[in-house]
Amino acid sequence: MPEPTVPPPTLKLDRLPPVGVDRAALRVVELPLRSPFTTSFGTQTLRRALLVELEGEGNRGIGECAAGIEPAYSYETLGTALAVLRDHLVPGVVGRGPATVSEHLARVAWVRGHHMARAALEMALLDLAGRAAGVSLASVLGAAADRVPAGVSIGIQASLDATYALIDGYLAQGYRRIKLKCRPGYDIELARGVRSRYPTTLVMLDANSAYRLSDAPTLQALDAFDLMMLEQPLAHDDLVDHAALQAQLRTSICLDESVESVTDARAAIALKAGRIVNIKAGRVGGLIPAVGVHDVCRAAGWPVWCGGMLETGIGRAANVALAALPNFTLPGDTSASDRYFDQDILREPFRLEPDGTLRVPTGPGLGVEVDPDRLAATTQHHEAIG
Ligand code: NPQ
Ligand code: MG
Repeated sequence: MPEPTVPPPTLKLDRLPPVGVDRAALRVVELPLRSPFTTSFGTQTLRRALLVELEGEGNRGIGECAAGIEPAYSYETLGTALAVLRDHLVPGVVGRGPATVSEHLARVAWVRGHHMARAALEMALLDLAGRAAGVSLASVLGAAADRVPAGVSIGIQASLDATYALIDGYLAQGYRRIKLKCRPGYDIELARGVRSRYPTTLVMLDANSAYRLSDAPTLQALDAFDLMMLEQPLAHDDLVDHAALQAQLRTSICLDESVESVTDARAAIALKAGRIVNIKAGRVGGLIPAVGVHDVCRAAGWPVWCGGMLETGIGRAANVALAALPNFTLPGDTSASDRYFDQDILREPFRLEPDGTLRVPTGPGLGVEVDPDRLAATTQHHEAIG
């Protein structure tokens, strides 16, 4: 039998020239959420986001950190990321002479963990080098599409009727897939109700690690509702139990918190700990490792989709570029800016197209422009580094 053909890796970093980083700053912005967002680990009413700003050779680059205020989704927080970027990551690239993005990242490769902090610096470097070269991030990552189908993530609501009202609104806007946050006691009736009211809609649940393997009988009851997948039912570090659970479910498990690296993705595939991966660049340490996770999943026949961390338009631009890669075959949490914010910090927010897609930016680097007035109005903290 012929070997199955493994598609070539998509990353094209050689399109980016060496660039020096002359100056850097860290900024914290705060945006109110349009409505509270409740998951199995808590409720958010605002998004505070850490931004990395670089300047070099007359160009600027900006990156957004995925870390939240509290160490709930991840051990990282805005505070840990600020400290690691300020004390260890950013000083490793500022004033060190022209270098390719890979060479800059090699200078800080000794930093262990802190993936969201590292990913924010990587995003800023990719934006800076992309602008210097006049090439889009999407083309560097290996994008195969100019629009990406958009899904929406709906938090835990006070009633099923409130959930239905939100779903009605999002479907009317054109969203192509509905993700519902669940937790023990808010699961079976949710899935039953939504499935009977929306018989043909693509629906999935996300548990954010709220269950244990002993909950398998409850989770088996979800098999009746033709869900696209069940996201991260078990603990963030428990691939073995996810494999045991997947063996007892017809519904596909999608891993989110459990995959923090290409190594984790390979382990998940080897163990059959699920069938799908939600890729977030912040969680895996950057867009470059995210492409690596994409490539190993593609070779294994696992579809992937792009997750979301309530990003401002900056991080959203990076998500949309990543989601344009060929194995992102499922609609992601790549929603329009107005899913979360009345006003984004971009000159042009991300809008949902009538066909339920977002357009992939084509301009240099991230391909979006920050609105200076919005940036000033939302800034809580700003410090120069190096
Ligand atoms: C997920 N995101 O897929 C995450 C969870 C999440 C869109 O469902 C602050 C920062 C609050 C990051 C709440 C979505 C958050 C956050 C939830 C991430 O699991
Ligand atoms: Mg998730």
